[in-house]
Amino acid sequence: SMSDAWKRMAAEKALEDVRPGMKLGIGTGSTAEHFIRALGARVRDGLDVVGVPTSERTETLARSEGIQMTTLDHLPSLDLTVDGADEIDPQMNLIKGGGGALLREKIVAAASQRMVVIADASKLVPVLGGFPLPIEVVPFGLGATWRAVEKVFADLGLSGALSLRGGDDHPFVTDSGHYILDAALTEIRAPAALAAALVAIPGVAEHGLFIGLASKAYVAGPDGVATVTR
Ligand code: DER
Repeated sequence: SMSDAWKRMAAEKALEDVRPGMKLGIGTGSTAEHFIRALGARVRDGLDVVGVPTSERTETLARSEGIQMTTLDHLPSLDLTVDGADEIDPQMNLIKGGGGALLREKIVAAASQRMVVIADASKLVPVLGGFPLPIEVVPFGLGATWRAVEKVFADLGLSGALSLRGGDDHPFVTDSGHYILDAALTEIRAPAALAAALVAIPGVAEHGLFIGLASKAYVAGPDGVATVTR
């Protein structure tokens, strides 16, 4: 599909930011997987880099591509994270988590000097929220956490349906053993306030608002690859 061609174009553009010897955070999702395959080809041609994965799936693919992988325990500070996004606003705030990897993605991005986002043009939005906001929650006390999240929405004048990803019978379980609630908020005009309120809830492990983490995005569409900066 055209969108897949655009994801691949954006991913290949991000290779320009990769230097020999770099310690890389490797993202999760279909766009990130184009980056992993393109990076793998360069590694097989002799590029010397080491990667830290943002999900088990990414680690498996990266290793199969011949990319040397390690952990944040061994490399607590990275040079560059390349990752996808579900939405990108004009301030370079993101919604991530469509692939369920947001907790490790945010930890890895925060441990990096820079985060570059790769995406197809459909991800650019004037205001975040059209994509349901993923909220990663600890299974223990889910009912109480659910109500606390709804109260945060009410306090902030937000409204929108919360749903347990995967459904009650077989909830999606993240690499870290948590569930994900998706919040269809439609518009999030004060993402920083929402982010702060959500992390204050004891049962919330993380959420998909990435604020002040990404400094640049390569966005591909009908006119080629655009570089968007904060
Ligand atoms: O889960 C994530 O945060 C992914 O980066 C993501 O949502 C983007 O996925 P895509 O590249 O498959 O659109």
